[in-house]
Amino acid sequence: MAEPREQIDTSREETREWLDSLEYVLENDGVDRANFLLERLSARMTKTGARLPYTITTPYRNTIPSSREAFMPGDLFMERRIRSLIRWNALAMVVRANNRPGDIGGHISTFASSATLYDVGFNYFFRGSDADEDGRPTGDLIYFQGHASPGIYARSFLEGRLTEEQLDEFRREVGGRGLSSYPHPWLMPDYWQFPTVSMGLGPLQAIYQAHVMKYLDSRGLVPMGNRKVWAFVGDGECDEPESLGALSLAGRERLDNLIFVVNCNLQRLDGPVRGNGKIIQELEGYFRGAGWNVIKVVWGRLWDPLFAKDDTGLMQQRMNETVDGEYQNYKAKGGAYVREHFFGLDKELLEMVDNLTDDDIYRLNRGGHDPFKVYAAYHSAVHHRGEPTVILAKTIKGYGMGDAGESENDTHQVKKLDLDGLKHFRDRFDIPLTDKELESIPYYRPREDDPELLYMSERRRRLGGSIPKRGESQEFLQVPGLDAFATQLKGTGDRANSTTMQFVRMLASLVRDKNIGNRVVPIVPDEARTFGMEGMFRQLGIYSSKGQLYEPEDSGEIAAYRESRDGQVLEEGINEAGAFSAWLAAATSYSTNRFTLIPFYIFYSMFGFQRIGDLAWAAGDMQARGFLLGGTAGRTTLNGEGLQHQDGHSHVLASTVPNCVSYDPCYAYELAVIVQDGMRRMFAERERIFYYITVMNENYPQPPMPEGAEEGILKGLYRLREVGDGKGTRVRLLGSGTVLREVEAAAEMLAERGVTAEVCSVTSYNELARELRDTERWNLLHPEAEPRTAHVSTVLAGDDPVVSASDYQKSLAEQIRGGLKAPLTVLGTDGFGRSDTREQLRNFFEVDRRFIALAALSALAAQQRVSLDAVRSARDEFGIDPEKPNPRLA
Ligand SMILES: Cc1ncc(C[n+]2csc(CCOP(=O)(O)OP(=O)(O)O)c2C)c(N)n1
Ligand SMILES: [Mg+2]
Repeated sequence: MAEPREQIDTSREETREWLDSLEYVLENDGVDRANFLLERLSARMTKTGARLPYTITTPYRNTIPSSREAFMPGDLFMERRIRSLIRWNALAMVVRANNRPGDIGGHISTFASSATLYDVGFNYFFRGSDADEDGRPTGDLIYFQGHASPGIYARSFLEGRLTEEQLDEFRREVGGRGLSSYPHPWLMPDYWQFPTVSMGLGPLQAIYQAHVMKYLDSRGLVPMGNRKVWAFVGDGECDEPESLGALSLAGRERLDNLIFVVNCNLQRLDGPVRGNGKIIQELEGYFRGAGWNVIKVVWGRLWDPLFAKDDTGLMQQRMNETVDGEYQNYKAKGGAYVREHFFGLDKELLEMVDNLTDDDIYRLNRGGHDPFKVYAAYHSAVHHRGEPTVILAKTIKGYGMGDAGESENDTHQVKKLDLDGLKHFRDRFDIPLTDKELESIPYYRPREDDPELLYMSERRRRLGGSIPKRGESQEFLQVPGLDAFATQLKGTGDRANSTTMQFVRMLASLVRDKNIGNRVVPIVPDEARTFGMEGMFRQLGIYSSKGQLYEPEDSGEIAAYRESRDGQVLEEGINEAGAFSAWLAAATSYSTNRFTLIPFYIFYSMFGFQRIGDLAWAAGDMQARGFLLGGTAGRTTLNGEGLQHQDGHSHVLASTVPNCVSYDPCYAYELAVIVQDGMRRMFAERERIFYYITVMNENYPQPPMPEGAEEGILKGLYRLREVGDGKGTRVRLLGSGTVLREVEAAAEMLAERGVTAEVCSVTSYNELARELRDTERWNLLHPEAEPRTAHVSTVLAGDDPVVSASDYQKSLAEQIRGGLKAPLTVLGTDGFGRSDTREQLRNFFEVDRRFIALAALSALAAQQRVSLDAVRSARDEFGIDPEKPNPRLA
């Protein structure tokens, strides 16, 4: 694509005429008419095939002209004093923590750059969590930038919510003593709501939070009122695909309950974000293109008189062409440098600042440090309708730190200040501490009846209380009993059916439940048809803020594509991270809305944990409650899709999230018992867990539930049946997922060879392993007591060999080895998947009935209970090629 031509004014006179005409229209007919004319002109231009580069970004200045700024009503000086105290305590907390042994880190410079952005919010805009008459919170939901946490704690300290002792335990979390390093609801469940420090997850989640807020409002479940979702984001953080990847949803859905504040301090950890460009301009283009209302807060009010003098637009032009690397320099190198390098390039510009000293020039402030400009931007944002708003605020990283790091490349890592640095900071912000006092870096909190504290608490009182604050719904849902799933418990007789289909039936019956039906939120990422859920489209409707503006192609059919404003299904498109974020918002609604939802998110299991693992980790931190369903699961059960589809490790990944409970059931009754118990644990007992369950697309007859199987199903292992005459040699065969059926077939093959096999269904290796480790740990710590026995050790006591086969990587089943006295052989699906028939795949991965039987005979041979010859002849009879390629590497 050709570069836009350099813009040279070939006829100043003509330019002036056009501009005069525009002025005339603006004065006489207003902005709307001027916009109309511009649009007509640009539409005409496009007919020539020309590119119109000027439509996407605006000049490098504030979006809101100073003449149209809403006026900040409070006491500026009082607020500055409060802000200075917050700045000081945040700094003191980090420096004190690092002056003690332990080298535990912390950040100063991030909050130093964003203090004003937060403060104006706290003083005027962020609504606290006061409840409405139904007990629902009406407050805003705020995603704080993770490493700005010291500033948030410092404010809470001044508000009297945190003590000096707590501040002194910043980052000393073990034993529940201190303040968590970053926002972690798991560690501070009454305080933080959203874990944001894995960068990119905050902005993404905020978008879906706002989306789900509208969904709940639209369905008449939780009125939205004026609630807002605020997300504070770093400019470097915007390089994360997660940060910007969902912008278009927010624009399309017109999420005017959403406000992003991007702290554009021009720096990230290593150096400039866009040294050779301008991050604010780049972001403006992105956000505008995605349908957002963009408010740039570039310059502070000290620049206003200069703008007033800039008749020729020369200063603006200089601003437009200066790159961020230079802007950073200006604040690192002082006023004289700015005079020379910014204004000095042009005589006319230099004259503009003739009457300013170097100090005056240095003090020319940036928008994000000017409370008036920030106020005007927030005011405009909260009143804007029909679009989400982003505020791009230009700030200085390490603001006020002087030589200790202000605007310097290494400022992100500064966690200590020497005495000179502390003095500079004290003087810069007028902290009432003597040189002597500074040596111990004391916290500073005025007396309780001091005007600053009174002002501060009065502001928060008027806005509905302190923030951040996390609460929980006190409701215990009445979840259905197992009888709700009688169909699944009784089985399908001879009719073959998959666990996926059975799950869809269960879901369909849950949405009809009179107690909890409307709490159920089915979520799909453009995969409903894959799972046979399209019937729900018509029955429940797909949520769309616009309703349905067209006649669907399949309108006459039972499973017609029905979009509606009160649709219950969240269909998030091909967007696993977004759909998961929607699930997260629903799964934490018991906290954010004090209204418990029961979300079921069903997805291709391969595109689950592997794709969105970090969000799943955040789900654990946030104490999300809900179900994740990995569909078409199992490396050899999903036939025909190939290497990037066939999942043989999602359970291994699920096991890494400490409060994720995972199951790999084979039969519908197992699934029913698991889902029912999951609902009981999460929504009736309110345990801090969430569920991952795999369901498969292989059809087979679903048997009825054996008597008394529930307990074992939930613990992860139960005896299914015994095959053989019960005399002579015995083995135990473990199967999970659909591979359990191969195990059952292997038992028949062994019976023919005189070996009796006890067949066990393993519904969860992960749960078995967790209980085993917990038991081992308890025994380690209690040598004086009678040792406890883990469930797996009880069920599999004795010496008879154990063979396990699953559709997952061997490491999954390996987890139980320590609980067994008997030898264990593990068969699993290590290696890249590939497309073929199930039969071929199970041969390839060595998990079919023949391999299971062979492994059992081989284990018996090792105990000299059958001969090696019997093993060899079985191998040959089974047609197993001993030289077949190793699937792990093939
Ligand atoms: C996903 C992720 N990658 C890396 C980090 C480590 N990290 C923490 S802060 C930071 C720099 C942040 O820069 P920016 O977003 O511009 O925020 P600022 O501190 O400048 O406000 C980095 C790389 C992280 N927390 N999360
Ligand atoms: Mg930054």
